[in-house]
Amino acid sequence: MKRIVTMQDISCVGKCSLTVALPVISAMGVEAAVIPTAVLSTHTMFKGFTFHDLTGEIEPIMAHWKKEGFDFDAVYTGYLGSFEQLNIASHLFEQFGSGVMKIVDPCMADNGKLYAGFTKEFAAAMKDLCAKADIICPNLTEASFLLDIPYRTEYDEAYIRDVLKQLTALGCKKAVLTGISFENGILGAYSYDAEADVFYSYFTIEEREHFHGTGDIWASTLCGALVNGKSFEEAIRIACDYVRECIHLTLAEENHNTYGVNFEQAIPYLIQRLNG
Ligand code: PXL
Repeated sequence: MKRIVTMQDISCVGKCSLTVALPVISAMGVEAAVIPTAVLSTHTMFKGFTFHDLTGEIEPIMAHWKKEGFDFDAVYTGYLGSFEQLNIASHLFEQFGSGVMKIVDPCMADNGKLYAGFTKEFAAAMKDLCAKADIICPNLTEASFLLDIPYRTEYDEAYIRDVLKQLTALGCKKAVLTGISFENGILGAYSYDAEADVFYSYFTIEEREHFHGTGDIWASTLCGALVNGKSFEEAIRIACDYVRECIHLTLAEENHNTYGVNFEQAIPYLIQRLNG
């Protein structure tokens, strides 16, 4: 059985980070090992969230795993909360990432703004982790902070290709930008494989609302699909389609959550796509 290790926080309510990575990766038939970086009562979009940092636990966890001889088929980092955690994520790559896929989702911003608690300096430090990854999957806001370029809501294909080239120039092999739209009502992802010098894009119908946590579901699905042996392009298609299906099911529910999507009831769709 394949095994992914993912390092991110656990937001007890909020359907993001580990509370989506674990079920999504498991549903895809892959063991999910976790490094929880912090425990929060909710994700940071709620007011008054509690926060308990677990940074001090991480190196001992890794040391124990080394002793036990564990290894992984992929190492995937999500939301990280401090410079120290960025350094520890690099250690995770050094200790468990050699010869296996390393995926960085540089969670820190959306809609032109950094999430609560993040700074431009953090974004600059995140670049170093991205340089060590095989694949990074920022949204356009995160890409703008990584590259220290203005965030744009109006852009064309040439601009996106240029951003992707700049992202892979940080040192990663592949970059995929999520939440890209050239046309009203059509949303998708645009990727660049720097080794092969190949661009790829995939678009679906844009659902009428955007939700929190969808980037984490997208990245978890990408990892799960890749570890299942899907090509980069197929993994992108599955991730886009699954997230769209999650939003679609959420919107169909009258009293739906406003903080996260109904990824749970879209799991049969995900499995069908994976086997299809
Ligand atoms: O979905 C990204 C994410 C993960 N974890 C926490 C967050 C967010 C986004 O705001 O607050 C704690």
